[in-house]
Amino acid sequence: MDQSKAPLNDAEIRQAVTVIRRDAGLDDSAWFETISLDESGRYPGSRGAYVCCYEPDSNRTFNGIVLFDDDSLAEWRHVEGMQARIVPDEFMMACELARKHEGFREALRRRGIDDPSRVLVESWSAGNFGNPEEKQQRVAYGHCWLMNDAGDNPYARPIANLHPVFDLGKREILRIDDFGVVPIPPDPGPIRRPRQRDDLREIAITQPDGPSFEVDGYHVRWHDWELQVGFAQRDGLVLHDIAIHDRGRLRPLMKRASMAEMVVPYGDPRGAAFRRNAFDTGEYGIGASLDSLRLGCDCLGHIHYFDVWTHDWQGEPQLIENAVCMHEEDYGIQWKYSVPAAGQTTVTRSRRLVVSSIATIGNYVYGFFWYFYMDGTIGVEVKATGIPFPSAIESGGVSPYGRQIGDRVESHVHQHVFSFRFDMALDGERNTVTEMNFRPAPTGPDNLHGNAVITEETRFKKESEAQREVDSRQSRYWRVINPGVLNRFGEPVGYKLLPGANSFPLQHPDSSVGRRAGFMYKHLWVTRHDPDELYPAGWFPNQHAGGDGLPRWTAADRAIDNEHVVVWHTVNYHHWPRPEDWPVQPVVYAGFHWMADGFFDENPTMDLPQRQAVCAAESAEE
Ligand SMILES: [Cu+2]
Repeated sequence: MDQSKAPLNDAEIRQAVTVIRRDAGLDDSAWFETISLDESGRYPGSRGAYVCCYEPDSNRTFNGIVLFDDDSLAEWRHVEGMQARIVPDEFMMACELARKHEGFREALRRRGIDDPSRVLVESWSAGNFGNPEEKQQRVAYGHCWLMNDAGDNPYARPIANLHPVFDLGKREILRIDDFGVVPIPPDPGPIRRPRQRDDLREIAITQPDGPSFEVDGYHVRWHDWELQVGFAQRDGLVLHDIAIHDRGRLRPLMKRASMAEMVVPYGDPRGAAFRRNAFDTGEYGIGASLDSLRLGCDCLGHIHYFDVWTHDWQGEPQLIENAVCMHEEDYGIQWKYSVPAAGQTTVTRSRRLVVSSIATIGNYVYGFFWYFYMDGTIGVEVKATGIPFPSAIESGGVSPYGRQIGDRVESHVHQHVFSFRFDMALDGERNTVTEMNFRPAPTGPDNLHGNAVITEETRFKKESEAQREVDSRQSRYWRVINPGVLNRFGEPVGYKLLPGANSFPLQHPDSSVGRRAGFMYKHLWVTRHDPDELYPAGWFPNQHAGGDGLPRWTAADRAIDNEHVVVWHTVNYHHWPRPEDWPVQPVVYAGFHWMADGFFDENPTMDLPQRQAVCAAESAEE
């Protein structure tokens, strides 16, 4: 089996570090933002690593590609004016810097906190608000909490209005922004409760004959599906070469699929809160934040786990065991039909293959779940849980921008905006994207009873035409078709992208976050494939002034009709926090589906075991 897209292993990460330290001409201060599989496509047949480094002494960011067989640096460049992501080691370094800083300790004492080790300081990206001095620095903006003694909720007691401002490159504190003392909220927000109910009886998932999937390295075969599980330091879970067997043919659907960016803009303009616009993927990275999943806790049933190797900022490999979970789930009925007069019932059972990973990023936890169904449907689902960003309530009560969720704690209105990227290959690389809209026809001689519906399919020819919003009033969805492959009715074969619940961004397009996250203003983008166009807010969103990524690339207005195309789907989960989200939020879901739409010649699950005999026998016994 082709394992060329398998995640890097520890030896490869070490080799990449050795080559960079030997050949890249960096000084000793340099550290590694990313060491991840090279997906540039520029070195066919050669496995390599994409590497990004930051050199603090010169405040410069570099990237390039190491090839393993040649043990060589194939590309290396200084990326002018760009800032690397903020890595977990920097988070910890900044927290320690603050705890030791006399001005910060003094600000804590003014709030009655004598022990700085009890304070969590997170160095969030400062964004870009046109401040000229911040342009010359690797600025991060601190947010602070008094951790609870139980250690189970570091975010329970927000320290309002206190923000150490860092230069992460120089490893120093530039200043302490203090907008005034607000009493620390009293509730330690315990998450682990001493008393738990005991009236839930065990649900056990048994698969006496084992699972129906086969795994070879990172290659998976299940039912009619084939795919490769992959990993990128930045995206986290990546799926490659998704294809489906159909009557003797292996039919490709997608070359690569991942959650390529996400941003969480908050709606509070006061103090320093306007800075809170976390690009969790592009500013921090999902890969290094993946949880090690545990059987019986995160996943039930017969599980296959995939481990992945990540690395710290010195390039030292770090193993995340059980980073990706794969299992099968019963999913109710696949289809059913009854003929009561004949006493006949025919039912088939649905099941799905679940490939998932979960990332803990500061206060929030995001699960990324990919579902493969037997009828060709692919479900994409984000499960969001964790702790909604809490802020202490200032005197005078709840602000207009937040809702009270805890004792003297509010959480501000915000949105979680995800961008999913699909490198399409529906029955081959030449694809076209269309939009379906349905609307009432005007009444008249052709529509005497006012019930006629107009169905309209619009074919996108250029990138500028394929920047679209959801519209449930027109039951809008999008289709990817292959004009060169026809189904039995002579139509181009197709798959539809069916949006789920979605929202619209509320930040002004010319705001800082609006410029930096231009992708979020459209729910659909289609681009001509370019392997360097992986991230919709660009490769370096940290402190970026904006305009990069999808808005910049699509300015070229490339032809996308019957071409190798990439489909980008934006999912906006609007969050007005609830008291029930405290102290930890029950999972909420956001997602969408890809469904076969003229791809197969009939229902592809007609060959499933039909349960009429079993059901009839069981009924007879009753
Ligand atoms: Cu939220």
